[in-house]
Amino acid sequence: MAEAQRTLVLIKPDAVQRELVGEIVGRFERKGLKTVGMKMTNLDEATLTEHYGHLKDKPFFGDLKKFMMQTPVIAMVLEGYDIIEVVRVIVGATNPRKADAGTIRSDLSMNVPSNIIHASDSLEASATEIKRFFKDDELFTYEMLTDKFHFGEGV
Ligand code: IDP
Ligand code: MG
Repeated sequence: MAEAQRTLVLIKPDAVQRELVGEIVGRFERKGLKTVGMKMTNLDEATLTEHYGHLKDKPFFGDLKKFMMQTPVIAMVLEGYDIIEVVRVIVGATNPRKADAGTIRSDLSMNVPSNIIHASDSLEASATEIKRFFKDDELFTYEMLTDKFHFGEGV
């Protein structure tokens, strides 16, 4: 059986302001992804400078960090097979106006930086990002009755 993997999701301040947290969490739950960590947290500038380091030379870097500090965010760690790809497919392209219909960004947003959600783009990044936002004792390993559907060999 394949190994389940983990990814880091941030539900951004625009989604918190627009009361879309339940809608987004519900989409991941209905898909069959297991929530193994979840909390509300304020992001600070140092954390964001690190998290968005690949964008530090972009003209919008300062505004992006300000945007991400407007309200607390919801940080989640999700577990499942092919988790990076599965979550990025559900999230959709960075520009919500170009994202595929049915994705979170396409269905719920119109602009950057306010595109609702962050998701790790590789397993390497997810390992770093999970450590950035969660302590070991904030992550959980547990059985669910539905595991047989999502992880089993068939029922
Ligand atoms: P991703 O979130 O799809 O992985 P990245 O290129 O890593 O996309 O960019 C991180 C975040 O920076 C985006 O989700 C978006 O919020 C913001 N962003 C990206 N490009 C722009 C831009 O051209 N203007 C303003 N914000 C942007
Ligand atoms: Mg990215």
